[in-house]
Amino acid sequence: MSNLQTMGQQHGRRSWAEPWKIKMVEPIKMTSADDRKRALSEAGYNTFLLRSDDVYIDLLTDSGTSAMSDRQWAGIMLGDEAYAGSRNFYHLEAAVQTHYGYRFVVPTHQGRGAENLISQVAIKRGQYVPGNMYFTTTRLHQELAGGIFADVIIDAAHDSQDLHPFKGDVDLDKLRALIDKVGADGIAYISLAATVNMAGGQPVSMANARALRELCNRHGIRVYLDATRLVENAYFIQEREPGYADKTVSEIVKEFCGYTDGAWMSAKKDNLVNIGGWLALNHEDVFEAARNLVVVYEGLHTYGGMAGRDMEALAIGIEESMSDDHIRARIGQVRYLGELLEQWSIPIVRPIGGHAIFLDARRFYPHLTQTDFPAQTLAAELYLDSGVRSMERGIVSAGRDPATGDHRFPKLELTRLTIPRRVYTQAHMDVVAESVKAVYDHRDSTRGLRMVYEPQYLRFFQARFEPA
Ligand code: PM9
Repeated sequence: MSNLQTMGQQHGRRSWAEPWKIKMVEPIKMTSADDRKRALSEAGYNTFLLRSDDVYIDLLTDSGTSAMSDRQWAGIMLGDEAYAGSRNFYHLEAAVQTHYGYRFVVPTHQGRGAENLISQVAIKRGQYVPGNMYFTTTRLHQELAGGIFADVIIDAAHDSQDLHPFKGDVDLDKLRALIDKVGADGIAYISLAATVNMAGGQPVSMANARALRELCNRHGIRVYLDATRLVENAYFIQEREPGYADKTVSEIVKEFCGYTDGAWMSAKKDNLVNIGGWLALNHEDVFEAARNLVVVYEGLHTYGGMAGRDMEALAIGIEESMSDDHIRARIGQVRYLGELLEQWSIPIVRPIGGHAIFLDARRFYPHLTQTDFPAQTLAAELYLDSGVRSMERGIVSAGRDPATGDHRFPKLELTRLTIPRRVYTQAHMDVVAESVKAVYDHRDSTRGLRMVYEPQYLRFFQARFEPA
């Protein structure tokens, strides 16, 4: 239950608070409207191109931006920087095995390093990779390895207002239809993400993961999991799915992974570190292939691009991330912000997801077409108003179809307010909400953007825009 709901109860106010206190602070800079106008223009109206010194509250991403604990910082001092066989690797390996349940672990510098390995090892050119909605880097690595991504998420996920409790679920009928069409051999593996970032941080139910496993077993198809925000997913299962209220988040994570053959991880999210990733596998042959390839792209198989100290902080972060109190407060803070916006009827993706509030830019700016880049525009307007940095998750992020070269036109045109873990306070959330409200209040006079520079890969990172 969120603080706002708690406050609304008749029998008195009983708020929750974060299960930590602040030991060290990092000053942030306040900027003037003129400063922001200049900075945004220099950044080509792309929030990725702003200097962080020009940002007041940074909700660009929850990736690598979380605050580490005193225990993690103490772990940094225990770094064993041996090139080979660092003891910190064995701590990391044990933490992944204990909490996620997989047999083999390959460390990587971050999530996309692991995505590259699994894509190269498990995809044959021309094979399909069905998944529950695309993610930018995931799909790109699948395509670079010769795969063809096929969206098999339930339709509700593409509707910002559908209140389905598990909008991340795989539509098994869509998947069966694809298997019938291309055969099991035509499918590399299922790319299952939990939660689903581009749908608004929406969870996958345990029932769906179990049913997916059964279907894939019948056809001999493997299931690989994007575990980047699985702990958040587990919290939603505990809260919403019958039979899970009395299980811990850690138990739920382990059961969920048990329905999959392996997972890749951007440890910069759930796992509470500023850098790091891993690939975990159950099949020895796949593991051996990935362990061999990691030395080509990342580093030796006992560091994979991370320093020993980073692996120690990660091993501790994995353990901390599984705490029920931690994850309840983390998702509670996201909800606090979302409920403030809902009170003012500001259009957001519902239900509120795990890591971010996603503003529905189509409904925010109904007078703009998708090629006016409404979500990019909204991110720019928010920055101009208050120095709050957000991220486009719409047509720019979707990129171009590699076969036709045309824009992809996703149904969801969203601006993401992403909350780093253990970083900002409730007062920061109030400031953010009030800024969104101010931008909403002058929405009718807002004009769109046009793209003036477009890089080949993952254009949202580096594209430049000008006011239309
Ligand atoms: N996600 C995010 O802000 C980082 C920048 S945008 C590409 O949401 C999932 C579900 C992610 C993710 C990164 C990655 C890649 C994989 N899966 O950024 O390479 O959300 O560690 O992970 C970002 P890395």
